[in-house]
Amino acid sequence: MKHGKFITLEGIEGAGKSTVITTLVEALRARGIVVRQTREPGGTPLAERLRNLALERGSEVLSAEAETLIMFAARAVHLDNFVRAALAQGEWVICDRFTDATRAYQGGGRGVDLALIEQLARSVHRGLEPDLTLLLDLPVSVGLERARARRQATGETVSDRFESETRQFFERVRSSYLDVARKSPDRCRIIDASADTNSVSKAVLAELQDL
Ligand code: Z5A
Repeated sequence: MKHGKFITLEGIEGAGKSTVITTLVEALRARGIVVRQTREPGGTPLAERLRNLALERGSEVLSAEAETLIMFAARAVHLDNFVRAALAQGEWVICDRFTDATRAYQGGGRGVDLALIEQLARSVHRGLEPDLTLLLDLPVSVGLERARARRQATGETVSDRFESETRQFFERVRSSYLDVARKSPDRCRIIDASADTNSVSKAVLAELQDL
């Protein structure tokens, strides 16, 4: 059924996903490929509403399991109402985060049962897996500093439920991401995201050659 390619970008906060996605999209369009850029949680109006529920810091407690279910509800909507149709038309989909983020943030970061995450992934993906996942890896201190500097530059004062997490939380997330990538070497490529923007872009474009 699937004809286009499905590429996902992963990494801790401040890894540089947004920056890399711009490079990727430009390079693919220059080759005449129709590219759709999207993100998770989100990517459709309904999934963006679910994103707000997952990210906003409300007064009511949101358990790690409830957070996981919201991520997969948003993913189901996104796949059903956007991603599958685009791929079926031969378009390439570049997605900022996908299920590896649930494995890393909810599984590694929050301690949610990995078996539950894999069971939900099977139901929601229905056989669809990324053709390529680029994990932008860098030390947590570097990522958090970049994110802090960006917030300062844009005057952003309110942090979401993830931005306010501890450094230890992001260390667990990073190490889970690396575990996932090492267990799926055919799908995942680890990119050194601590390098300068040009070097990261070059490394990312080199990984595209195989596709
Ligand atoms: N989440 C989850 O828990 N479970 C799930 O299943 C899913 C998501 C799907 C929202 O994600 C949150 O949802 C996320 C995990 C959770 N929270 N966290 N953390 P998001 O992707 O929307 O938010 P984000 O990860 O916080 O995005 P970000 O901080 O914008 O990261 P980024 O896109 O990777 O970074 P960037 O904007 O490209 O770069 C950050 C800054 O660094 C910026 O000023 C750049 O100019 C600079 N930069 C970028 N590259 C470089 C290099 N190479 N050198 C120097 N400076 C650089």
